[in-house]
Amino acid sequence: ATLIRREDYQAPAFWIRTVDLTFDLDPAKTLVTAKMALERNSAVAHGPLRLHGEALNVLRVLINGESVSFRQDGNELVIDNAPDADFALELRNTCAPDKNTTLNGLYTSGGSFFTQCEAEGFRRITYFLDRPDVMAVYTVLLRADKAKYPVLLSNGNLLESGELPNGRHFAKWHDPFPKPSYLFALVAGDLVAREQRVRTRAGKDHLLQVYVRRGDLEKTEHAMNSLIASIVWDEARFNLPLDLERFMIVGVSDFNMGAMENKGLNIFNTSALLASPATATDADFGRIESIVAHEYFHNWTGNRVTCRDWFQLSLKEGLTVFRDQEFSMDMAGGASARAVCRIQDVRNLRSAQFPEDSGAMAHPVRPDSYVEINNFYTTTIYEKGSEVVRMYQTLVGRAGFEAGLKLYFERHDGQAVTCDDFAAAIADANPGSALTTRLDAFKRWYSQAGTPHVQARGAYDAAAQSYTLTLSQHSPATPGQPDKLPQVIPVAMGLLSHEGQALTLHLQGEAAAIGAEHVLVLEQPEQSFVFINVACAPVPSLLRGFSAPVILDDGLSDAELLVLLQHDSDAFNRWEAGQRLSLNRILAALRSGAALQLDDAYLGAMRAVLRHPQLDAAFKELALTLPGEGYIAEQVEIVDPQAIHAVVESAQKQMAAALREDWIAAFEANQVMGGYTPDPVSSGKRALANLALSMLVLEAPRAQDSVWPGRAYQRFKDAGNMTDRLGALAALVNAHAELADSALDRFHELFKDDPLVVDKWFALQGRVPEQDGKTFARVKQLTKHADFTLKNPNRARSLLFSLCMYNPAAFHRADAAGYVFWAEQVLALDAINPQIASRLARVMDRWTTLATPYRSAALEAIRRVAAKADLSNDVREVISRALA
Ligand code: B3K
Ligand code: ZN
Repeated sequence: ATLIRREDYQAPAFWIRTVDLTFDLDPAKTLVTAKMALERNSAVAHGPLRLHGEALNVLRVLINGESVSFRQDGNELVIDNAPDADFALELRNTCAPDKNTTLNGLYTSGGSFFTQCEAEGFRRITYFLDRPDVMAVYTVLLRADKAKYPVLLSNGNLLESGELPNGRHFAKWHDPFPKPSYLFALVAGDLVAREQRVRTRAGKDHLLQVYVRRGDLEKTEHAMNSLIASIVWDEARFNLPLDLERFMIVGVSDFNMGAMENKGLNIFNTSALLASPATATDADFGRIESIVAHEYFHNWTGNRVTCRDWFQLSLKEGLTVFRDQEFSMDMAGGASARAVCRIQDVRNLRSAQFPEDSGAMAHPVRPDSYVEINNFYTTTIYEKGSEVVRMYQTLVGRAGFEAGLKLYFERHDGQAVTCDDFAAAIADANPGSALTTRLDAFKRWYSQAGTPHVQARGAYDAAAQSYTLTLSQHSPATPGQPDKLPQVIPVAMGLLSHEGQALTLHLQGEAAAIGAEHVLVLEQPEQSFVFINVACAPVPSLLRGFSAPVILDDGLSDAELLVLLQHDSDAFNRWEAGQRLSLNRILAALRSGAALQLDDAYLGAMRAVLRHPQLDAAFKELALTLPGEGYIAEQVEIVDPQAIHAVVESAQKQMAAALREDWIAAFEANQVMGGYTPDPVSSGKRALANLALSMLVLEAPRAQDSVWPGRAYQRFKDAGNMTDRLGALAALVNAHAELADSALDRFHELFKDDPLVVDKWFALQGRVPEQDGKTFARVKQLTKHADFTLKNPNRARSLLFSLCMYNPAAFHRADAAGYVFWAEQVLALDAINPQIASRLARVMDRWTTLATPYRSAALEAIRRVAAKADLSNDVREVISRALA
């Protein structure tokens, strides 16, 4: 395994301008013929032609029609005497789709053919310069048995199709846009499509298609609607039109991630595509909308302008996540629904990216090195990358950001570029802006790993009527980066009176007041900002809307947090104040070791939120949900997962007991009548009703109540949609109610033929709060269930990731059995699918923070995996970093 370094980047020695591919598709042995037009890159000295190839059998290599001698060098095919003039290269090889369990390259799933080429899967199809800066125009001829594979798809436009002898048929596709090999795709199978024609603003007609297996067609309506909404939004917000006559989406059940943005032929995990009210939850509907949008938006940010090398991955991923987050907010509607989106995104960032940024795999948004690029499709590249793009927008304003993006496309359409090119375009379009004047320092967001800590302290001078806010920052050391420079941190803020009134801001030295909200830019290790004409001691509301991905210590008292919770005009900070009130109590209990006793002030504040006549149900649900156990673990030096779990469970029980009447009222008040729609208002109500129900079932034993468990069971049976049904089932199962097992059996019986719902059934059981080791025992048992398999990533994730990633108290056991189980599953998965194995391996990223006895037991399990001789590069890299 070699370490690839960013600083070693070299332009390719050859360009490939056109590719003609012919596929004779056969599951056991597919024949691939590739005819390519090559030319030497005049900027690079003479040398051999080296093509990437993996798990291929080469049959023929011709240059300008003549056989040419070649050799194999590891995974490269080398032609030592390639011509200096432009030449035609013809290759023939075979590959074995049926045997390809990695789901990378060409593989079969459910009897159909699919491809996944990002990042380096194309080299498992044919020999190629499989790197994103080599962009070619593709023509693809597919030949296959017509009865088994009636649908033959590839990128671009269909040129012709027809019959062949022996029951075979063909289809020829042409994609006019030059593209890197990672955007190539083909699909062949027995599929059906939902179709819709649309006309874009330019007056062009386009055909939209969503292909799925027979029987799934009625579950594609939401995806199609999401696609149409995405097309409309990208034209309206960024002036970016659909550029192909045909845009296709295809669903597949065996897939390593959510979806893939292949040019004009997006391939989707069915879990990110199929939805019906009976089988998908509100969260599923939301996820599908955002993934359909994300892949569609890649057509400009990723495909039209792509990455020069994989170190620039966040150039397309961070930007495209930012775009899909903006889209989801715009789709949600009003200010409150937008804030709910933002809260969910931030909660996700903090629970997944913050731990990554302080663990063994911490890496900058633009990494400096990797062994296996597939290990770097991380939440840092995606979600932190998106926060970095958001900070550009915060610093130059919305219009300035749109102008910057316009310049980016004017300069770079059709090119493979770097994060520096993106930064330059946004800055150049906004001369004199808060970004442009400090661009070099801002770009440290790309080079420095780790989450910066910001401390804020305010001092009010009553005599001078001034308020001095002192902000300081420091970024912790991360692997390979002991010392950090200060970051450019936009701090959106406002000041409130203790009565909750927004105060007008007037910075010392400025001629006039600047309204009630302002973005301070922290760029020094420490800076003070003086506000004048401040009539009373203010409560600062800082980092509004989470204006930078940092950990903020604002030192606010409970009383001040309560003011923000009740009155802040920024809904994000209202939520944040509530979370801080909860976190402070949980952390105090953990530090003292004393039992948690929730006080009346806290419970009263939570009750007030729950009863609030104006607040949306969705917001209430978020505000009343306690911080997750993983997020809490990030706040303490030494992590005892059992202690954290005990405190959270106790807090939940106290909230369930103290607010029982309010939960009943909330449940009754948030019933959604009429047909199901996944809109923000109804889904917010369902979320709050489900939380209330779970609290009522949890409280039932203590209250000697049999009514609510019974009602939950009844609701589970009668539910008109999956959100209500799964919510009721979860309430019973998570509270260990007597009716839980019979409800679980019934659920399986009802949905045993729908794999995506069976995934939910496994996932729910993997996440049951641990009680006397029963959850762990159940998970082990479920690995032997007839429906369980490691071969399908969704199924493996549903059970194993639920336990190992999302159920710390069941996983981290004093007897180390959880770690032994983890090691076994990582090794078993690695033999089938290294990408999924490596993701599971990463649950040990933070093992060094664990308390005794977990720490030493975890180390032993990691060493057991490391001792395996033939680990994949994927798992080897993760494990080596954990041990470094
Ligand atoms: N670009 C793909 C992810 C590819 C992952 C390769 N291991 C999906 C996306 O981000 O849209
Ligand atoms: Zn993406």
